[in-house]
Amino acid sequence: MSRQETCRSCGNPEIREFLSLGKTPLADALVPPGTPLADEPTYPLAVAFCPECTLVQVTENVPPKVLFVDNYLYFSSFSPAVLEHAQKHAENLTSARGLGRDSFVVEIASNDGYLLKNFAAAGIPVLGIDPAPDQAAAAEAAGVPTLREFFGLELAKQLRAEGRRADVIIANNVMAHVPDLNGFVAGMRELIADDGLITVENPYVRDLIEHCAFDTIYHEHHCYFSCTAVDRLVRRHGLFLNDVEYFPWLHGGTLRWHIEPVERPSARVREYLAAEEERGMTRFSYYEDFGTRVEHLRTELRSTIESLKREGRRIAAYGAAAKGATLLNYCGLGTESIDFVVDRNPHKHGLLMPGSRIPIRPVEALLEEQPDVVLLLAWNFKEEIARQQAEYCRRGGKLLVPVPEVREFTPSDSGREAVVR
Ligand code: DWN
Repeated sequence: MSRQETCRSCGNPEIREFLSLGKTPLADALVPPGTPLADEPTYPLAVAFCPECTLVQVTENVPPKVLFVDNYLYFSSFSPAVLEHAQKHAENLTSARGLGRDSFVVEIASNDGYLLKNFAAAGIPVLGIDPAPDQAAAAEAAGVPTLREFFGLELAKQLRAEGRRADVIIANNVMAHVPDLNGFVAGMRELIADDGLITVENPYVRDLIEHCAFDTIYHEHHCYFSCTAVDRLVRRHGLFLNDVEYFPWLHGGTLRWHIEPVERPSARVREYLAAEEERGMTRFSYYEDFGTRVEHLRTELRSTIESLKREGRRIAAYGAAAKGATLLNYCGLGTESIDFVVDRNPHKHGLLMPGSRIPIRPVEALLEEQPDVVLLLAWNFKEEIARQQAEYCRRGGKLLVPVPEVREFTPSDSGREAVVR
């Protein structure tokens, strides 16, 4: 573990911290029962802004092997919404770029094959790259050949030496996760064909700040991107940000950046870059009051939970999510208030949430126990979860979302279409 003193993108030695969440355990490191507290390491969790290239980033480095090999239980396929999103992207890329048997599609952080399986099913050659052993095994079982390695410039050079240049590289929820950001981007430049396309998806830092989604800050998320930060990062490596799509419903607000070895920016990406300048996202002042707003949200959530407990209410939570670990630990919520957390991922059942030590159970526990209130730790999937838990709600159960404000959530049918603007 080491402190990050300089900007991960441009090397500026004067990055400015604007929020500290204290020392916290690793958000995805779920805990076997009986593990002594002393065996659960904690690390400082804080974020800083770089005035030079505008990148928002955490100020500590935890070894990737610790984050993504020893402790990693996240499987993308447990979210129907993510599966649908991936399938649409694969279909759109296949038709837009005329992909076929002579093409080559690479996904970095391919997880359990949730996305590449769509290309493989169409007979398009694919390669997954993911160091997490269980996820890679699941991908191969789904017909997706997978390299169990971390991606970087060295691996890209090795693949290129083997004559393997990618027509498409997909990197969803990974560019924010790598400690060597420049090596990662240089690797994508090395591997992509000269007429190829790279699509990178990550949550949008604008929504993190403006929706107070502080819980999406954890050690595996090294960076929090704006279009401006991505544009300045990729240019350094002979790549260009040429387009952007926005998915407000995905992970609290996700952007998909279209990056190519040739410069041809769309009107849309130029609009995003201009809007970020206008909103002040390129200046420290945009971020400096975030800490105060986060403290207010913590106070609001704690008082809501405390008053429910005073009324004798039983409270459970939904989603053994990494963001849930940050939320529970920063807000000081544990087994004194929350009886259990439910999750659809069986790999998480029987384990405890990091730090708070709240037990994780199958989703069926909600109907078995019928708690009065369920706190949606995976609030980013609130519509999907509400549809699933219609019976729990019909029986009088209440859903509580904590972000962007603490409020009861009633099911709606708000769409999930990509809002392109
Ligand atoms: O970057 C990352 C984001 C994209 O996903 C990863 N580093 C880790 C992960 O973060 P997270 O754990 O906060 O993500 P989720 O996808 O919000 O976690 C949702 C949790 O809820 C998962 O454990 C799966 C579970 N779930 C469920 O039980 N029922 C999810 C859905 C949609 C459901 O219907």
